[in-house]
Amino acid sequence: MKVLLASPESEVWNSRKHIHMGLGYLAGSLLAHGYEVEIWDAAVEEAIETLDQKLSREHFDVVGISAPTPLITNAWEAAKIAKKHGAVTILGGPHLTLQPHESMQKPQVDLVVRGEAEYTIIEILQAAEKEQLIVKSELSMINESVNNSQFTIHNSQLFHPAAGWGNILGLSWRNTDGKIIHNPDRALPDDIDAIPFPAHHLFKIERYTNLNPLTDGLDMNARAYTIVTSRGCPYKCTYCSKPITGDTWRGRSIDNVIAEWQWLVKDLGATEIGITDDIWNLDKERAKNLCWALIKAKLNHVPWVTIHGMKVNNTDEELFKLMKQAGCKRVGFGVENGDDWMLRHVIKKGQTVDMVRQAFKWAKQARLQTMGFFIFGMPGETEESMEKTIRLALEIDPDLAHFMMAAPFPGTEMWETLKKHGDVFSDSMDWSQLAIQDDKAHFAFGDMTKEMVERKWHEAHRRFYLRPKRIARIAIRKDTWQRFPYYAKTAASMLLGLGERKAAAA
Ligand code: B12
Ligand code: SF4
Repeated sequence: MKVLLASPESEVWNSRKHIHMGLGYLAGSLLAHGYEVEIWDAAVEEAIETLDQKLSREHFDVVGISAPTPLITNAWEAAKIAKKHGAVTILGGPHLTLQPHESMQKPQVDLVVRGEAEYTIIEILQAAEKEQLIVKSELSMINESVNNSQFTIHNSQLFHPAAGWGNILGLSWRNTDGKIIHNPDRALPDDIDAIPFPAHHLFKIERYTNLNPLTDGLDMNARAYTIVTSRGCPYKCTYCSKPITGDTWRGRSIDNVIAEWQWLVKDLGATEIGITDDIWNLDKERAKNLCWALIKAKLNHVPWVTIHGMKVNNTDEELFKLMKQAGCKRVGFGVENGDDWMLRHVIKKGQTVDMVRQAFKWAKQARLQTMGFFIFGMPGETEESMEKTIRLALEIDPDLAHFMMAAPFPGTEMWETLKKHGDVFSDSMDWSQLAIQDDKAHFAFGDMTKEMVERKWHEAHRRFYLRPKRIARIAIRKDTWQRFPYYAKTAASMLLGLGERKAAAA
């Protein structure tokens, strides 16, 4: 049975092109079970061959499509295309874990998978194979002339109860009467070491970048692989989609991580690696041990970055020094806000402004580049709290500051708060509008107006990036001049609010 795993076209502003680890992991499991699998990621393939073109050229029995919330409409479109080409369609990923019923109501969607799916996908294919046998034998009893060799899954009658669809945990499906059934959830796997490595080799790696090469100044031509060393996070930040990431942190063993890292560096030629865990350093000792292991295995010549997963607490001076020795080039931290009251009572981040200051100080002392993520316009923000955020950004002065606008995703505490206190949402909202890297505020709250949030957001960019030392730093970079038209448009949009950011990214 031949499977295509797809990530749909995205209009969400995002010029980072990480490999899709979710699809990589699913492909790894499928390969380990002997299935034929390919990955089609619109982020890097659309311009070369569309999904429609690919499916016209080559038949796939099953097309699995992944979607975070802002991409769900694109995923439905992709499912229509796959259906047109006779494939069984499966949707999975963050949005499906939160809102499975909505997608099951679409006729072009056959199955929806909730949660982590390395085991679920295998059980689905096994059920599909069983279904083929059942339907074939039923048909041959009716008509002995059925030509077995011409039989493919798409002309079988999904979903025969005897194939065991009802037993697959985490699956939503339609029975033969067309009734939508949501099987019980699947528990998150505890033992991540037992999951096969992601099929890194299936990605067209030369088309990917870990960070945004245009603004982040990393090597634009790097073979940039991504690695997940742990899953889940016990914190409860109110803007974070907790039902997706899970409350329990599950770390891989150091040996298992090093084995994958070796594969990336020695066999696949990685020249840059991005750690994309939710929280890479929850267990500080394990983080240090991983650094020691990288040094010992002589893997520290390949630069790596913590893309999201570094929290300012759970750090100390020694950790940053070790990271530097282990090859780390840049650390990213969620700073979010410069106001302790906001951090504690609204964002519930489990960190203080002083912890932020301390972590940046240690990281810089260790000569690591730093990156800070800041959110504007959380419910309860005031002009003063946003001003504190800008001042903190100027004070800690990371190499890169990413200023984002709060976006309320379903399944977050923020979403519930806004539903209770505001009238800006409905469950049938236009999901494609939910993007944190847009230049429009998503909601007003009490005295906080959208205009105020957008004004402070633009101000943050101007005050941070239009300082003489910043301009000088950007001007001496070669890639600035190589991509000057892009820079000019992005700068006009971010700094001055001139033109859509989406248009700038085009
Ligand atoms: C790395 C990352 C990114 C990277 C790469 C995204 C990518 N394509 O993988 C970048 C920086 C590009 C990114 C961008 C965005 N991200 Co992001 N990202 C993450 C992060 C930190 C890790 C993802 C990961 O690698 N997980 C590990 C793998 C193993 O898990 P997985 O991808 O979820 O896949 C598993 C299951 O979901 C399922 N599955 C996934 N796809 C499919 C498909 C099928 C057919 C099946 C059966 C199952 C299935 O099986 C997989 C294996 O178990 C997550 C947080 C998290 N822990 O998930 C946020 C997260 C996914 N991102 C989020 C958001 C909001 C975004 C943006 C929308 C932000 C924005 N710009 O506004 C954009 C979307 C852009 C886009 N085109 O996708 C939210 C999603 C919320 C939501 N409701 O959708 C998350 C959950 C963060 C959070 N905690 O809130 N992101
Ligand atoms: S620390 Fe990160 S992953 Fe954990 S709850 Fe907060 S935002 Fe989500």
